[in-house]
Amino acid sequence: LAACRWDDILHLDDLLTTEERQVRDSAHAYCQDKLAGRVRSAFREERFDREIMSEMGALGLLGCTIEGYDCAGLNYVSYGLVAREVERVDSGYRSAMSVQSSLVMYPIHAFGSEAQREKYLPKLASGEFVGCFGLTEPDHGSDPSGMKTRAKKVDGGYLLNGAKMWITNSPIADVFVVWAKTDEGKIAGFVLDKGMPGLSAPKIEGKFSLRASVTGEIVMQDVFVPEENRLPNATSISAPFACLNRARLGIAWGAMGAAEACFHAARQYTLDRQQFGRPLAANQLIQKKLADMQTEIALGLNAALTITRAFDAGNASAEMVSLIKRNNCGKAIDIARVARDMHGGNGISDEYGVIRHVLNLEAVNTYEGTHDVHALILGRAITGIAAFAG
Ligand code: TGC
Ligand code: FAD
Repeated sequence: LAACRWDDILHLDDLLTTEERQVRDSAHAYCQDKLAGRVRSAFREERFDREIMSEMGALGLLGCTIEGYDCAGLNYVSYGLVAREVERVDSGYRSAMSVQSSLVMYPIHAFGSEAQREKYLPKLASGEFVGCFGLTEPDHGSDPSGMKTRAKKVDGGYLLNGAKMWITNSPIADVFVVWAKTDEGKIAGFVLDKGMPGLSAPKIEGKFSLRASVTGEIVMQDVFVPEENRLPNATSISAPFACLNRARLGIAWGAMGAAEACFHAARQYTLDRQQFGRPLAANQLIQKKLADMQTEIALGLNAALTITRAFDAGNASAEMVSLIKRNNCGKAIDIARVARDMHGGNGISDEYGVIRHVLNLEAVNTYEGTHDVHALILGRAITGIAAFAG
């Protein structure tokens, strides 16, 4: 029999290729050397350090699944492994990476013209440009199909009017991928550039989650967008949903990274801390909690790998992605809360990081489709009945 690896009990490592392990290891080294030391003050001060995008760009972490245009051309398993390493440090940093890669670069690559690809992708890949993705509106979150933002056809382009809410990176964005309804009532995608008259992106203050990530609105008042900035191949709501599938996969891996950080912290803390004359880890209740964490993380990561391998092979359904996004976010927040409790009073101090993961995972469990919306997507597949609306 093989020896037990407590931190990789199902030997996920053995299921990865040499290249995937190298990507994982270089992302791990960057995240631990360059991100881990910054996150406490960034979270306290509600600050996103802009240079992180350039650092990630230099390492090839942005848009890493795209072939060409100065991108790394990796598979989605590698993308997931990177997300796991980044989110092991902080979900906010993974958000910045996910949005740039899956929600800005992917749609420009998949639905854009050759000229749009050449104009935007290399600068987004290097981190010279920061991008954001505007789908959610103040009155339309889980039901983006009801969006109010309009793109009215005018001579040479479109006039965009509307507001987007809860948009990661918008206050610092150079490039805005925005979804709007055309005169025909179809959903279309547009690439807006910072500085276009009528476009603004005010910051949302006072978040208690993802404080190391900047979030804002996108306000559009008669913004003229030339025809060449419309994504020519995005012709319905399925285009933004295709972006979400990719981001959701990354989140499923990333949430497990945050869960692993909490599990490892709880293990070390309970080994080190003595109460009643022995380590906390010597108690059966503590060991059961650690065993539950280990089990859910191992199952979550292995299922993420199975689904992402199917995705890379072109065999994954959107429901598979919903299942793993929902499961891994829900399990990660449960693990983070238990790990917080196991740290006792110290668990609420940012010195230990666990409370920061708890707070972050509240948003991660909500964005990209809430836990319950993904249950309804699965429920529709199981029963054939869509329960979203009456
Ligand atoms: P529905 O009738 O289900 O479908 C309409 C059309 O879209 C197609 N479709 C998909 N295509 C690809 N992938 C998917 N996952 C798809 N889901 C649906 C579908 O086949 C159909 O195509 P066609 O050709 O037949 O017309 O659409 P619906 O409007 O009833 O949608 C229902 C629901 C709940 C599934 C959907 O609206 C939904 O997923 N809601 C959740 C919204 C959401 O996830 N928003 C995310 C915003 S971005 C974000 O949160 C970024 S956070 C990033 C970070 O910081 O990390
Ligand atoms: P609502 O849709 O109002 O949902 C509220 C509650 O009702 C939830 O519990 C939900 O599960 C439940 N609910 C909704 N419909 C049903 C139903 N039919 N049946 C039963 N229960 C239901 N969006 C972007 O476009 N781009 C971004 O970059 C982005 N970044 C984000 C960053 C952060 C920090 C946050 C918090 C959000 C971000 N979002 C972004 C928005 C995110 O996708 C939405 O918040 C999410 O989709 C939920 O929408 P909502 O907030 O409007 O909640």
